[in-house]
Amino acid sequence: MTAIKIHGMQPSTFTRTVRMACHEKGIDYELIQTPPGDGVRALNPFGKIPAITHGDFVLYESAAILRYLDRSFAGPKLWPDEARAAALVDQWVAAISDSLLHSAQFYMATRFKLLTFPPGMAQKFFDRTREILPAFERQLGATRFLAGEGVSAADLSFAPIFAYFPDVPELKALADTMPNCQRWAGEIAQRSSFKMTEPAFKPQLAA
Ligand SMILES: N[C@@H](CCC(=O)N[C@@H](CS)C(=O)NCC(=O)O)C(=O)O
Repeated sequence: MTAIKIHGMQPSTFTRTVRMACHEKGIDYELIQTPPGDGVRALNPFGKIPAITHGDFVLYESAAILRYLDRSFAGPKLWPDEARAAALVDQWVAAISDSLLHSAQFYMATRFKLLTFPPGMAQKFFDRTREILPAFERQLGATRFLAGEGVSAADLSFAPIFAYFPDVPELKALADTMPNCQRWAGEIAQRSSFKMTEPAFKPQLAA
């Protein structure tokens, strides 16, 4: 019997993060194709994907889901036990869902016409991406993975977002100036969790 049901969409970065976590930990799951909005609101009052069900337990917010999976299932740890090492994973997960969301992800969303913002905001999101990406580049110059020498929830949060950079020419040009991010992305791309969750369909650039 499938242990976990993930309600989300293949192209959704947050959905992919949760799917990657299941693959990394060897957790059997079923992806129930569910778009954001009213169709998921019974599971997540905020109407966002992903949400998971595990028996009668319902959970949303990707970081909370990863924590739950890590505590509930055997397999490689997505958070180390040691307090400071675990805190660094939390720090990067939070930075991704705050700083990267409010820059690169919103920029992509405007380029893919998934979200609309007031005029001028797209440029602000791009400028902000240019400001914050060097922090990722510096970190990945210092450590093999984002929060240390082992793959963690931080990498699983960043990878699906960075994977869209090549699809947007100006983000690709920016990413191409970041050799440490490229080295890391190349390494993540070899993992079966990444290969097995490659979206079968993706949003297309707006004309
Ligand atoms: N903080 C949430 C973010 C989830 C999220 O924003 N998902 C997107 C799809 S990738 C979504 O549902 N967007 C619809 C909306 O913002 O209303 C998480 O980490 O799960």
